[in-house]
Amino acid sequence: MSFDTLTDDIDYQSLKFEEIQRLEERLNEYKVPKNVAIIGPPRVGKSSLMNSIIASFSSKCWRERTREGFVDQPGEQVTHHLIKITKNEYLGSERQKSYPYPTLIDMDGFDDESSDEVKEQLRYVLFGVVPNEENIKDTIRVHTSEGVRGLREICEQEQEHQRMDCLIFVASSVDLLPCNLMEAIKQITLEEERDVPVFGVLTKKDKCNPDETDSKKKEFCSKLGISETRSLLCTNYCGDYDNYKGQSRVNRLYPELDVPILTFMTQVCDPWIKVIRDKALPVRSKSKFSAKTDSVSTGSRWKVVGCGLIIMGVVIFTMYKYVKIR
Ligand SMILES: Nc1nc2c(ncn2[C@@H]2O[C@H](COP(=O)(O)OP(=O)(O)OP(=O)(O)O)[C@@H](O)[C@H]2O)c(=O)[nH]1
Ligand SMILES: [Mg+2]
Repeated sequence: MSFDTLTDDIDYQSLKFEEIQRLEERLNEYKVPKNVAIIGPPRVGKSSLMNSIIASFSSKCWRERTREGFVDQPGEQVTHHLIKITKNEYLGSERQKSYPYPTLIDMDGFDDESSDEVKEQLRYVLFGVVPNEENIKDTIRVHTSEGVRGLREICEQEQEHQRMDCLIFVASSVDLLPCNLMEAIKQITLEEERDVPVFGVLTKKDKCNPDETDSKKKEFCSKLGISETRSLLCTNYCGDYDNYKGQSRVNRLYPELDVPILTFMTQVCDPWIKVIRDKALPVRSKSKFSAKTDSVSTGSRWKVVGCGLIIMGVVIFTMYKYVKIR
């Protein structure tokens, strides 16, 4: 383990206080909280990052707001649903709640593919079509089989309020980079109608060889198509860090982990970094997504034509019978 960047001489508690002030100055520049999606492959530390971000905002203690953990079976994931947590749920103090702290959205991991299926799943997430506590693939299934109306039944909010304002892409600094998924992210966020800002986080810094951190970060940023100012290499609150400290993270904070996360979140919350073409509709000529929307409207059109023909048939039949009787 390498925790050599952390020294006891630095007063991280005061630094954390200054970083929170800087963050709140940024948040003061706008009113509506940003929707921040945390996206990445399975098991890289997405949920741990979300819990660490919330801990970094807190003056009390770390808490497990979204389930993180270890599953002993390959390919098995802990998070299976989209989990949306608003500032009113995770902030403790009324003073902090008066600022538009972001809404954080955790979800299941994406396969490392740049396939049409993965791109479709990303579109559903970014356009805010997946409702809170629903599974991405199940949402697509409902949309495919029951159309827009089926989706509305499981969506409790207007889609406009659920759209993602930015995306934090998470990968592990000790595993191979998920290059195919990163390519899909690049395509969906840059080449689609709605241009969503991307940030990148490499987790598990504690396990990464210190000689490789710079090159790893550079490679990560270039593959994701972002500048290094939009990236972070960090250690999350996790069991390994507890072991290093010889104590449990429950009921305490580690300001030395909070400070870099807060600096990064101040960048994420910059009002100048925003979606371009935000009003774009979730319609793509070649996607299944639009095909479903289209097929629903085409289906409705056929229903109207069918009803019209039946009514005409009934009228002609009645008139014919009436003429025959007379
Ligand atoms: N050493 C170390 N372990 C970490 C770090 N971040 C997460 N972990 C561990 O990695 C494992 C997976 O973390 P999760 O946060 O559940 O990962 P996830 O991406 O949400 O996983 P799924 O929801 O299953 O896709 C857990 O055992 C964490 O304790 C880190 O920065 N350092
Ligand atoms: Mg998870």
